[in-house]
Amino acid sequence: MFKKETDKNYKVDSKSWEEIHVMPHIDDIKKSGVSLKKISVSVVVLIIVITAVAGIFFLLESKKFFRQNNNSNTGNIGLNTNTDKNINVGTNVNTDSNANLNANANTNINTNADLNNNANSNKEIKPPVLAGQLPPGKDFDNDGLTDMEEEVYDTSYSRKDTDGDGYGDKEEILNGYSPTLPDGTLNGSAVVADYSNSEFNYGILYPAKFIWTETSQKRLVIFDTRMGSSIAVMVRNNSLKLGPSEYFSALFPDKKDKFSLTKINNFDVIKDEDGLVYYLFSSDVPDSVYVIEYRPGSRNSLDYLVSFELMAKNFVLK
Ligand SMILES: [Ca+2]
Ligand SMILES: [Ca+2]
Repeated sequence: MFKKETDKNYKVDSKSWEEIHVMPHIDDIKKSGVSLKKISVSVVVLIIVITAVAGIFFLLESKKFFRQNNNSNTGNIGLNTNTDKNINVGTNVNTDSNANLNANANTNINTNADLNNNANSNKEIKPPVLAGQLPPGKDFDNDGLTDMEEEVYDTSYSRKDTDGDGYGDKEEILNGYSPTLPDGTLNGSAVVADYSNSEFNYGILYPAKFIWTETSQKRLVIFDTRMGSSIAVMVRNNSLKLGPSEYFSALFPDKKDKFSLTKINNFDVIKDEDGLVYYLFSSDVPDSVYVIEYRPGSRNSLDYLVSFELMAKNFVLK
């Protein structure tokens, strides 16, 4: 019994002993190690989290810092923009230089205008050259026909007697003979033509190379040499039927002594001072005066005096 009890006790005791003196089992030890590991990992994780949070905080703070820096840089950029405005001010300075250039240009223009005025004033001071004071045109062979008139009559500019008949070119033309055909007449040649005025009943011989134009109801006819000069034929009224001298003096009171009286065919003729205008009077038509005028035009020389005389000598009433 006792043993049993002892056994019981023993058992009881052994249990108690086991409970009291129980030694940690290897699994428990392992379990304890795992717990330590868990704690260590937790601590590490915590540290990492804290570090991460601190890092994020630091980054956020840093961003704030950088943002603040950016803002301040933006402000600086704004200030740089103001610097650009200063550059614009520099542009205004360039505008000032342009204004100076314009001022110079205006000065040059004014200088040119002054030069023009001087040229004009010189022209005004210099007396105008009268048509009759112009020199005769160039006459290479010195036969009285200028080189330009030699072209009109198809004659030689280097031979006085183109057709070799013993008569000079000018002499033949003014006497009605052909200067290029020994036995020909001027009227029969192609170098002259007849103009007839049906309104005022006259006719005139003229160089065929001239071109005529009628104006003022045929009262004025211009024979253009096509070389800058012309010969005009006009009919003037003489309702008072004045004689040549009276008419001319009445028309030009300041020239009443500056003309010559001559005769061409059946006409009484007044030749004016410079010899470039003929006034033809006919007793058959006493109320009209026929005026033949040589106009040098743009030429600075008298190149068609023989043609002018030819036409005056071959003016006829019809
Ligand atoms: Ca000549
Ligand atoms: Ca001849």
